[in-house]
Amino acid sequence: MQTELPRIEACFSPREFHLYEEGFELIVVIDVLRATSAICAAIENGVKGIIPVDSVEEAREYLNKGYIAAAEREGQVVEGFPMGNSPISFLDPKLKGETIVLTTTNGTKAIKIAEKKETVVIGSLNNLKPLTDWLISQERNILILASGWKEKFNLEDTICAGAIIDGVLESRKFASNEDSSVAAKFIYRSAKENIFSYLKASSHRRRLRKLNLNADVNFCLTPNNLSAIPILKDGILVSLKEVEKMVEA
Ligand code: 3SL
Repeated sequence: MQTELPRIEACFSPREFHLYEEGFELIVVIDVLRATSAICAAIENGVKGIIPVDSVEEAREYLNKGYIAAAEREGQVVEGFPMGNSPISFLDPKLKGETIVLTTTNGTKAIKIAEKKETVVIGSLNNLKPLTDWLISQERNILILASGWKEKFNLEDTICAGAIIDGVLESRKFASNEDSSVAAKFIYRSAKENIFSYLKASSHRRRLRKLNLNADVNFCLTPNNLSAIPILKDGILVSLKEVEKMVEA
């Protein structure tokens, strides 16, 4: 008798999450430009935790209570906040051991939507290989939730979703049924030799170029320059490695 393989699927927008979520308790949230790349950079840097919040108002309340709070809207640092969404700014050694509150246009919203699920991890091109390896070891249904841009499809998250799916399917321990997953895989395959130039015409890349954020874009589009896998625990994104160490102890 043939046993059914666990599935890995892609959902292109938080707006469509309700159409895909049934049967999936492991969610990978991605927002390549730039929220989830920034979160991976922060955790790699030794930031203790990131508290994702939906609104600027909520982030400001934390800021007023003395927390370090980061806020981005329309690609820019929100006035009154010490930082926004730049992954490079999250690599500052001064942030080691700190807990940071974060709100962004799309990425933190997607995380909050996924929050009700058993396991939520954060993906980016930066942690592609370690994340893919970890997902293969999980042997359960996986849904990749792309943050998109204001609920619309975007190319960079689709490429990243396709890269994860391609790697996980290679193990032959998973299957994909949805057309979204097949599309993501083929888009990734046509982009993978030069993701940077493939995305030249993408809307978000153009948006960030206008804001002079090319260094951030270079960072976000570099696969496998980080090894951290952030995981949501009691509403805070922390290092999966640290959580596993605590479980083992
Ligand atoms: O939407 C988000 O969460 C941000 O990553 C968008 S931006 O890259 O800061 O423009």
